[in-house]
Amino acid sequence: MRDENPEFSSPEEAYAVLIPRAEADRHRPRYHFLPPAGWMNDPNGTVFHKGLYHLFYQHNPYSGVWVTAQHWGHAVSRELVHWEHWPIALAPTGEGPDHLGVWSGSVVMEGETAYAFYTGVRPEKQCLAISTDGLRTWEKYAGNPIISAPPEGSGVTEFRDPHVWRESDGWYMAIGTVGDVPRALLYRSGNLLEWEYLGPLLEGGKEETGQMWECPDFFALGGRQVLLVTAEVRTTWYVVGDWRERRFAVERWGKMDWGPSFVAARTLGDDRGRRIIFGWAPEMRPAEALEAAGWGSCMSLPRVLSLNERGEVVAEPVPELLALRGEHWEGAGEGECVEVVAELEGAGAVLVRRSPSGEEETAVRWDPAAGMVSLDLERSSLDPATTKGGYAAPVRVAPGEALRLRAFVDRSIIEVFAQRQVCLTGRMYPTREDAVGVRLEGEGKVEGWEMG
Ligand code: DQQ
Repeated sequence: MRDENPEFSSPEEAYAVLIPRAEADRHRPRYHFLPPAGWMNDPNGTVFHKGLYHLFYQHNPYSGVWVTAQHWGHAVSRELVHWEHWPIALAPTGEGPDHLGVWSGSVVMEGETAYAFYTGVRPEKQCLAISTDGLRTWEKYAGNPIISAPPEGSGVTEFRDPHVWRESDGWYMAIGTVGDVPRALLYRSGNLLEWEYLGPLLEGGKEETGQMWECPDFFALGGRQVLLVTAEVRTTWYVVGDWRERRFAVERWGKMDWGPSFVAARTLGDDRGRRIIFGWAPEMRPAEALEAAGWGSCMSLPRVLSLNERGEVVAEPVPELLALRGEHWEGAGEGECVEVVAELEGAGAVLVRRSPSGEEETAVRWDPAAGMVSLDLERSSLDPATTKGGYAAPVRVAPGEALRLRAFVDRSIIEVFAQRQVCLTGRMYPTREDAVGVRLEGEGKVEGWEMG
């Protein structure tokens, strides 16, 4: 039985009412991934299999807000740009360990069989579902939960979001926790069913990141190993290190994104050897607005990860997105769904979603003296109910060199990529129909494309 469920008896019934409402909402992005309607949050179970990118995600099909009773929505793509919705993969059911909610997790393939690991709530326990028909339909494992409680005496009070990967000597699982200090726990299995606790994969300090790490992901990149965790307040951190003999020796920490809207990120490895990351882009408008709109949140654009010469993790939009470029302009342009490329030769800004007299505008600013790029949402909307603020990231630019920016604007979301060093993702909700201008402030050049 679902614990919070308004007037609909099935997702189909809910979609029939919510889809027209969602599609009529002027803030709904057009080229970012979204469920048909309803709420979404974390990407789950991202996996590439037989030419298809699979994206599962936390989903409430019954309204535009988060509820405990999360489902796993599911979509597939051949090229990371156009997505096809598949049936909801997992829903809270019966009296089982996940009857109050199917929370975040991951998918691995063992031959043609897919294993989805997720957290059943509440209390939290780790569960498994299996698909033998190409990830289409899922059966929950009769032996659930596969891990029923956090290790005794470990200082952990909550544990969730299992991430599973394969190594030469078996399967490993990392689980996020809340406790006296934040941790990712490490488990091992020979058969994907029975799991042995090995100890913490990594422990943090509560002064640095708070007491909670959610949504771990763990993968090899450029000869190093990377751990991702999402900590308070809504920050996805990367940790680069050396992974040997079940020990993770940390070399460097950094932020995957410096804006307020790139959370619970999860990756996949594809057939071209790329490591691709997706993040949840939370909303910055109140629950009532989401209920009325019939949808809430979207996914970031897929980004390719690499390590730069300093050992930092760098994310860039996947090149497949170039296929969305339509009409091109230079100098100044307009549109609510645009890609903008700019070079700033000194202090200045790229202004987007700007009304002709600047009553509303979203600014990407460059302050060379401080060496900071910032996403300024303070004037992004005249609606006092939306959350705004400014978010800054450090960027290195050699003396005399211009700052290079690339920004993707899609109605209420902006994703900024600066100097192939940092990303800033945010949300904005201009109220004025004419808040569509794009222009440069200061010295430099700007061009853009309407996005199809
Ligand atoms: N969201 C999920 C949890 C996860 C959190 C629930 C992170 O599994 O820890 O919707 O955004």
